Amino acid sequence: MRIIYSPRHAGHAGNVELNSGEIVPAFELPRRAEIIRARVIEVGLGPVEPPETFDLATAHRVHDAGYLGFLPRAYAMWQAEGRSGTAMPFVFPTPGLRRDRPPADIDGLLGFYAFDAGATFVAGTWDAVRASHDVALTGASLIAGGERAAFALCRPPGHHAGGGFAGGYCFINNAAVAAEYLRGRGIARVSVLDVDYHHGNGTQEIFYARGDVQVVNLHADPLREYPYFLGHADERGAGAGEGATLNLPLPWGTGIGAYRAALDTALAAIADFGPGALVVSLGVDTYKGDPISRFALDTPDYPGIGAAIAGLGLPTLFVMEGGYAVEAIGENAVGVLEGFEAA
Ligand code: OKP
Ligand code: ZN
Repeated sequence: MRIIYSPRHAGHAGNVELNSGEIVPAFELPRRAEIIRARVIEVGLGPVEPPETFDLATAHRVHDAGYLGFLPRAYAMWQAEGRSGTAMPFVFPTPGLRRDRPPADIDGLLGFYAFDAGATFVAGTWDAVRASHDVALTGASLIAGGERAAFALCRPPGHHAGGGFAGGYCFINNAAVAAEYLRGRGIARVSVLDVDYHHGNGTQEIFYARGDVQVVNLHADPLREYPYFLGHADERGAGAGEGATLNLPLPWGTGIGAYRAALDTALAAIADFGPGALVVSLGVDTYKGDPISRFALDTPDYPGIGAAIAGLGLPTLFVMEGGYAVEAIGENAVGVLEGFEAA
């Protein structure tokens, strides 16, 4: 399959994050994408191509204008205060506080456009986010043009970013932009299958009231896991989207047996929906060695996941999301793609 990659991800580097009460180097780091790219080449998965440049018209259909206007300006506003290092929010307009008055300074705006402290900015962040968006759209355009499958090697990831907020290492929701693009290219129904360990709250929120884009998530139960405040089984969609959201939360310690049973349920729901294309939010933080996650999948399990997805017989765009066991991320992520190709 064709692989889309941009070296511009590498400018989003050196960030820190809050973890268990300490400031530590961010788990989401440039080496992740480089190791996946190296593995793609090592196994000969297919040609690695640069993205085309897309305007933000499709992104504007899934994100608010105020939010998209803020992202490119955030780090310059931070620097204008005489600061360097990592720009990180610390105060958020939770229910009970006002959302109708966007703040005028950087600390207020960072929180106004975020749901956690986990999507942080450095000097190269916007350029990396913009390139990641182009990578996803280039992959989507290949699918719309008739390719059976493509791999958008996106970094930073996107599935926690909602219509008006960043969070969880995510800024532009690459999978949502890709799904919306496929709709715009005349594919009447599109499904998003999110196999990242964490619930894709942003993707779910963006499409929750829509009947044309189905969103199916397999993830750690939000009762015990980030992002905590979305991803329960009773979320089924609203209005025209009633029934087009499916959540399959799984307990800590889930291994391939229970995982495959849930995946089969997810795939059956997608087949029922009858989409013309599939976008897979591909996270491999389900791996037993992941430093921030608690599932128990092993490296030999990943090709079977790809093969099962291939069984749908749909034009499929894989969009890279999470996975933080850096030494294993290449084998695990590319393992899914090899399994897909071999099926
Ligand atoms: C992004 B993706 C560790 C606590 C969890 C947020 C995790 C975001 C995961 N500091 N931080 O879904 O892989
Ligand atoms: Zn994740």
